[in-house]
Amino acid sequence: MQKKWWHNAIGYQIYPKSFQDTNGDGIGDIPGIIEHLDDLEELGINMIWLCPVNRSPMADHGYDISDYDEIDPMFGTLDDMKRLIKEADKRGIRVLMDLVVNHTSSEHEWFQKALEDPDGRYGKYYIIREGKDGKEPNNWRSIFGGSAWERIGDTDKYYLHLFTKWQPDLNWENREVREEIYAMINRWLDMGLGGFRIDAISHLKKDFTYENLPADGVDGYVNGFPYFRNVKGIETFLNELKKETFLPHDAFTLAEADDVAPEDLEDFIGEDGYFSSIFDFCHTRYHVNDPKWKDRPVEMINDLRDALFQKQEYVNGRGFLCNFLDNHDTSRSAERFIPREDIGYHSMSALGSVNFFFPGIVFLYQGQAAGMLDYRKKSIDEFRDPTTFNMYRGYLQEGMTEEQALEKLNVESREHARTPMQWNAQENAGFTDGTPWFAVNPNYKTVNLEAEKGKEESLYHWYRKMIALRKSDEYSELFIYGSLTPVYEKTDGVIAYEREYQGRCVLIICNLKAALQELPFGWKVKKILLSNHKDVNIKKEKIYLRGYEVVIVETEK
Ligand code: TEU
Ligand code: CA
Repeated sequence: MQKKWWHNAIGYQIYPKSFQDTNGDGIGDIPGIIEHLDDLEELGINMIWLCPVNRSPMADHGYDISDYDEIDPMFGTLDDMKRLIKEADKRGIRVLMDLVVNHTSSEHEWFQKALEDPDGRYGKYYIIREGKDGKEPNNWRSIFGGSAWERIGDTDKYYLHLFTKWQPDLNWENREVREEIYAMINRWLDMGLGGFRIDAISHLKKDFTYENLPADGVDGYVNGFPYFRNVKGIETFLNELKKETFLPHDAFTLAEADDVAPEDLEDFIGEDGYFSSIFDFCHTRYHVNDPKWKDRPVEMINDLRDALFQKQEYVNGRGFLCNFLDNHDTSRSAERFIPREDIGYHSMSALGSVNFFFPGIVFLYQGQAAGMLDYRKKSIDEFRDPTTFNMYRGYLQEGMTEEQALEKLNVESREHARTPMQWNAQENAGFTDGTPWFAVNPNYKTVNLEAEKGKEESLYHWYRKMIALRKSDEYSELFIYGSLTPVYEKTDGVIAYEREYQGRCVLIICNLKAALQELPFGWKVKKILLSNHKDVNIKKEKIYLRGYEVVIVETEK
């Protein structure tokens, strides 16, 4: 495999709105990110991805861009962005922006012109169709709930929006649209950006057989994924996109591309793939508080293990998946995988290790290494995201009471990850001097980065040590290019694997069970690399793993 500059990427995702406010308006900003570059360097990361900072009316917190070439004043200026790239570079950190090109904001100039003249040049930039019998062109449900179509004024025309109605989908079939997008991407890459995380890219291609399908919900709509996710023909767009932009810049690209078929993975992330890496979500669908898993947390871990290993087997060394647990669209991973009563340093460090040493690259999310958790809301009014409100309406429509609907959101809302970053125990967790746009989790007095740094044994230090090990001269090639072999696959609650490269072998064992486990141990330990306890218990061909213990050792080959 040809070596690339980004193969050792240890990434960190920033949700700019909630990272660090510097001017007291209660909203995080780019100068706030610059302020914390030293912290990020200290943690050991070498890549940051910023959720969208372009000009936006913020209907979807920036995933609705109204001007691709500008920075939203809420976040700062173009000069701030340039300064961030420069300052990050000095610390060996590459900056990725979020590339949102499946749709624009409804306030984008192109869409405004399309509304004025749906049959004109800009009408063809979007997906506009005639209604059918006074209704939408078909009954696709938007990914965020409700119809995927919105009527244009009092005409009989509708535009497609796979996400909110403030995010009209671009018409990628139109060459002019593609060229505008490529030129814009190249302008950013010319500025020295490391690359992009690419939003909702699997939805670019739509299957235009707009048949009504049998409804699958009380709302009368249908989940249309087969018609607008990874649809055949998308490869033409993705290849062209790469050739016109990323390839000539040697840019790093991390695509949000869920559920790519095993046989297509090589086309996506192989040596000549469309992208450098992808986010796959096979492991984010678990939640220990779902009725399905509530009384079976260990079986959930077994299931998770199988899903993770199966995905790796599909890739089988032919490309680089992105290994992550948290992002801005999920509740915090500790809440999803660890029963409440067990959440703490040991369980969180064990969870953080399950895929950290997998082949591929690694991405952490802000607050993950500080042990941040979900902040349960007492009322629907405390949420801030249109998707949450759509879900709430949907649950009520399905017959849930308001309490039940709220409880469900408290389990699954993606907004949990978006509470302000907890830096320290000062007011508003050190996030802002003003009023935060979204309430800080009151647990900040004890759960915050400063406190984590101050403890000898802490999640922060665990992540720092894991990163240092992954990056070390001695082991980095093994973790990047080594083979992966699952071990203890039939042991309840254990996720364990070997990595092997050029005659060296590292074994990672994570016990995700609260109870002690006694397991046969046939290896000869050469060196203990990391453990989340003070000692490791290996005696007479047996290993004794305490609840939520992690052991990382080099073994004799
Ligand atoms: O999320 C995209 C998204 O929700 C879908 O791609 C979905 O995950 C997928 O189809 C399931 O297979 C991204 C952003 O991360 C999110 O914050 C935005 O709201 C959304 O795009 C719209 O831009
Ligand atoms: Ca601010």
